[in-house]
Amino acid sequence: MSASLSYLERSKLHSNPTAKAFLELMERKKSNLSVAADLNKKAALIELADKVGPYICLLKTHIDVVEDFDQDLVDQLTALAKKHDFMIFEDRKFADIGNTVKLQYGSGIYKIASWSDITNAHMVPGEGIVQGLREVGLPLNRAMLLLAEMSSAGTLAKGDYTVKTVEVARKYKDFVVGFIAMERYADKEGDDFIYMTPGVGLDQTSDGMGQQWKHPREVVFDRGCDVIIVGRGIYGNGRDAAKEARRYQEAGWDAYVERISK
Ligand code: 5BU
Repeated sequence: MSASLSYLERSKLHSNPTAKAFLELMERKKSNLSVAADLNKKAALIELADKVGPYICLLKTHIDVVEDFDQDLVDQLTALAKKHDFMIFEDRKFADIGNTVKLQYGSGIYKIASWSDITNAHMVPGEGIVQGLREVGLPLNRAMLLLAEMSSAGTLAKGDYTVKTVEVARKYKDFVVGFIAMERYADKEGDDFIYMTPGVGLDQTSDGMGQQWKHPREVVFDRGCDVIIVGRGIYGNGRDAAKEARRYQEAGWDAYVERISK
């Protein structure tokens, strides 16, 4: 079902404003590429975001690795998001009880809810985590992904855990708009989840620390996922980030076009 529809058609199926706008953006920009900007200096992160900006639909951050983090970094990233037409996803992987994640999401140094369009959470604590994040995020029109699976070798997020995660997502569809997942699950009547997949690389298959990289076509065409998340494949080993981003954008988009045309 959903896997054969265009991103634009699917945007109409969402009530969450961020999910709607994100799917429209992907279609408008012809990009299903998210860059994982895992850099620990503010200037380097801003430079990378500006370079890859034209090719991406989503900038994925780990804001807590930035040594010289300040509010100006957030201001600059949100300005770049406007300039290049992308959204921001703080890959925070919340994993605590509802009351604690509310504080972690809305306050502290990072105030993630104030600037990150999308964030994510583990289901380990049970559905209270979604209730807590939703209380903060929904009034700000934010959206969330649940970690249904992970890309790393030996992950415990599988089987029944994944099935239960999908059930919780269905219950809170106004806020949980998709998953971090390695494949698309069976769509039920009324489902339209956005599947985002890390562990994507064109040139290498492993980093020797558990990460497993798959080809964009395998992720988008064979496995039916929607967004490819690429980090070191784009900026690692002194690579020309803009050139690589364009290459991944093309590979991801071609696989999507092939999927919806079949
Ligand atoms: P890489 O350099 O392309 O391997 O970066 C992958 C990014 O995706 C990195 O920021 C991870 O924290 C993130 N990630 C992942 O690799 N695997 C997962 O299952 C999840 C996130 Br969830």
